[in-house]
Amino acid sequence: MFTTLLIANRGEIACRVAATARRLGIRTVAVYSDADAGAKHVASCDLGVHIGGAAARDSYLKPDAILKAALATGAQAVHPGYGFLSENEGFAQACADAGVAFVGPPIAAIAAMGSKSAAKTLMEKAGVPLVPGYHGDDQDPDFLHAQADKIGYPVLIKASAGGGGKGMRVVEKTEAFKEALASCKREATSSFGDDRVLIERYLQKPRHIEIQVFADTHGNCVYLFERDCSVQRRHQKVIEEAPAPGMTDERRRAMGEAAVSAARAVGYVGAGTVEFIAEPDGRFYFMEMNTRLQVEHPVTEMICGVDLVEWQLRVACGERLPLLQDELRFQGHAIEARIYAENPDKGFLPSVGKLFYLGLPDHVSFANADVRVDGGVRTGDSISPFYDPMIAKLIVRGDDRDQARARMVRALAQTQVVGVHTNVAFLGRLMTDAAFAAADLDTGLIERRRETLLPKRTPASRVALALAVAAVLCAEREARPAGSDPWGLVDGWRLAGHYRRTFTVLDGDTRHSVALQRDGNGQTLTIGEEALAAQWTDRPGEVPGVHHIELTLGSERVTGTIVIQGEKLQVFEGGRSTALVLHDLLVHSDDEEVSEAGGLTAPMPGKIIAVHVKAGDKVKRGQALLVMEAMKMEHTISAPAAGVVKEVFFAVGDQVTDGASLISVE
Ligand code: MV4
Repeated sequence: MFTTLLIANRGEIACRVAATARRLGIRTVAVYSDADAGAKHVASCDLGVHIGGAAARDSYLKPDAILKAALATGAQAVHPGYGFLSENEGFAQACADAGVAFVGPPIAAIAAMGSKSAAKTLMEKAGVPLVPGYHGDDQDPDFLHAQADKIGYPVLIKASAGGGGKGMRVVEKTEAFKEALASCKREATSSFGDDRVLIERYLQKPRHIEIQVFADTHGNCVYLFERDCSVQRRHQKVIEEAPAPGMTDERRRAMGEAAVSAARAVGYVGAGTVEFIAEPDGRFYFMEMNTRLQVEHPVTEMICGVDLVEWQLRVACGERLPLLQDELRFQGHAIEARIYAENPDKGFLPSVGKLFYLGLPDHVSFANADVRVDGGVRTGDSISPFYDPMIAKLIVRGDDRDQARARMVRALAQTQVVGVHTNVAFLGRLMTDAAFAAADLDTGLIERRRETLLPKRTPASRVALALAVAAVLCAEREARPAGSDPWGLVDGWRLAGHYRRTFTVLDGDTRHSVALQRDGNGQTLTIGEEALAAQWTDRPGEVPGVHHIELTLGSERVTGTIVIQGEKLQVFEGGRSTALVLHDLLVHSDDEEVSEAGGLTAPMPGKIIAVHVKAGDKVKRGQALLVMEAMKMEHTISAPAAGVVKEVFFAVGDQVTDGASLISVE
């Protein structure tokens, strides 16, 4: 086995490869860009080498810089992960020239599968089923039109150089063919500089089913069953699972054997994936072959109990496949969900920023367990605009699909991200969507179900509002030095006294008023009209600003995690995540008029309902001074800075006018 491996990638795949290498006793070398000096993948390796600027083309896409790092650190092999240089013939060749093993297929196999139409011709010869169609060299429009008529409508025109859905046109009837062909060729020219197209029968409700294959240098080639990746959004995979729901043993064998034929036809070695599209009746057709380890490989690992990165490393140093076809089995069902930093409410636009808090479900990394998390970022890291915005992959396993689905729902509910928008709630709805639950899968599922998958904002629950207020009080208590004067408490606790404080909490455009009252009978929270007995205990989080709270509100008992970031609050409870803003007059005191004498003014006309201080009192910054009621809401007036109360101008019950000076603090 190699003694040193360079990992030519970043993020979760780099961490995942490092974990296997470490387990096998291999020394690992990370490479990193300017943006990744403190990244998790660098910390996961024994050594890190800086290779260039933040933009991928200045670092992770630079073969020379990476090979220089490999040679300088004595690495005998380079693992390219996925993306970046993983399917780059030039890089594979440069590795070979430098005498470093490229953990991937032979260059000729990458090249053979690189051209989509040439690959189809090769596959046809190898007896791998193709979608009925024409993928030859004759590009005469009349000839192509005649081919389309022969195939029967609807047909799909695809740019030969395309992929990922670009340069495709569905043609419903013969009259529309010429026009669509011209438009497709224009797009193909501008996108790929190559106007060649192929014509296929258009499958209306296809499923994406792919076969994991593995070959060694001794002539062995196996399939590790299938993955169903039909749940996609604009050609971006969202959920992957294994095995494919509804797959029969007979069809599994047929697809597996077709995939092995495809791999053998190009002299494949290492991990590869043969993609098929399948019709509802089970007929399947070759689409393309990915000559790398894929993002979704963990679902195969989960059901087969193998470590595919270990297999890759063994094959790359000339060992035989650890298991042959008749030794391979799978058990149970695995589902992977990709957690992306993106905003589902804004067309899934990537959401960049610092991860103020990242809470992940209880899991083990990379090992065989029911819940696995493959992640490449930690609390405090940033999702940058330079790279893919994937935060982590959750992979779960169950005895059957429903158990796996239930575990995924639970794992998603335990996934807490603050700082960027994510698709976590969207994925949660997808897991319980009726069509997904019934395994009624095809590539159009998300589009078809978008109404229910992307609902309007749901209002904050009572419990979420109560948790928010409880967390704010806990934070204030923590901020207080031990043994400080209980009379100066920001949360206004009065020994044997009567205390009331009102919080204004913004939930989107909705303002909620949550009043806390403490008296001899205990503590109540009044939310809207309803007053409920409230009690809580808090376990401060491992990260500042994070509170784990156990709350009893009336007859409800809940636990939640609340992340406080200035006036922003994120409440995680019962699998829901609610973003709130504490509209604290203290925080907004900058906007309010503060007179030169240090007086505090009424933000609007109203009535004084509580006065917490008297002339001569020492007050701390943020301490509640008095409370007024205005526009059916209560507003706490707090000290903008530490000082001494000079004069209180009003008493409880007094009416005040807008802008009136209420109190002066020096
Ligand atoms: C198709 C098809 C229907 N009929 N070909 C999209 C990307 C490209 N690699 C192949 N694609 C498709 N080819 C025929 N003859 C539907 C798709 C397709 C698709 C395929 C796999 C996964 C997701 C998809 C989403 C939309 C369309």
